[in-house]
Amino acid sequence: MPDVAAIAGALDRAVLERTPLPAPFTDAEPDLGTETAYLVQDLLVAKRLERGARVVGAKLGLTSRAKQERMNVDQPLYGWLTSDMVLQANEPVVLDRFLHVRAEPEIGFLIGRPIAAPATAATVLAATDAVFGAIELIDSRYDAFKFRHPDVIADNASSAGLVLGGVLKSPRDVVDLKLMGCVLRHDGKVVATAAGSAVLGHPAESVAWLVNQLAARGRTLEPGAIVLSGALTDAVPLAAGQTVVAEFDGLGAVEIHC
Ligand code: OOG
Ligand code: MG
Repeated sequence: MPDVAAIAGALDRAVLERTPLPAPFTDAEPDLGTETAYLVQDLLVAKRLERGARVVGAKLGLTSRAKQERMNVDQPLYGWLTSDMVLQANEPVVLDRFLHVRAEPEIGFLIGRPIAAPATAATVLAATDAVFGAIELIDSRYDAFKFRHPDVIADNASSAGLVLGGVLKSPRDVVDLKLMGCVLRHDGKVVATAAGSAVLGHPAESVAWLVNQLAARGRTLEPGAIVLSGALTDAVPLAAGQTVVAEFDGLGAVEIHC
């Protein structure tokens, strides 16, 4: 039987000491399953809350084929975003606060009203006050980002940071999100392009999946929550002096500097 508290403690220490764990837990604990992993995640997030952070929303992960293929995991997952992860626009990404941080472009949702389960893309859009472009910073607590699905759930879906774009628009005032274009530049060079449909066919579908997963565990999204719907492209590893810009159709550009 996996020791939920011990796993959460080891993941939290990896964050605080900026030292990756040498191996994923499933190497030694092949019976670490999805439900147990979400229990670990809850304990891990609770440690951030004990240190004064608050939950600002949730994120989806591994919702695009680009990400699933890269990470060798074939199912989505979710995690929680906390206030201590939010970077202000223009705030530099201080690399030694992280282990081996990567940046990825995402379409964000500002949830305005409760969403009942079973949710659909349509009910998500009806409850959404605004959408925005974002860059998520992911930082696996496992060496070389090597994990299986339960390990990365336990690690709060590699959550580490987020930069929110400054243009918020009602979903009615932007192009259909499945067609929303995104261009990712790394030091000025285009490294990936994608449309919103890269994320489970439609980014709102991804948020609906989250709502339904949460409902199965007796949880909900609070009005005011932000949701990152999952990376549209593969993530970019960051090094000192580098810049990443994610540009979205109608939602402007989000930029980070290291
Ligand atoms: C897991 C987190 C994936 C996304 O948007 O797909 C994620 C990882 O790649 O380490 O945040
Ligand atoms: Mg992500």
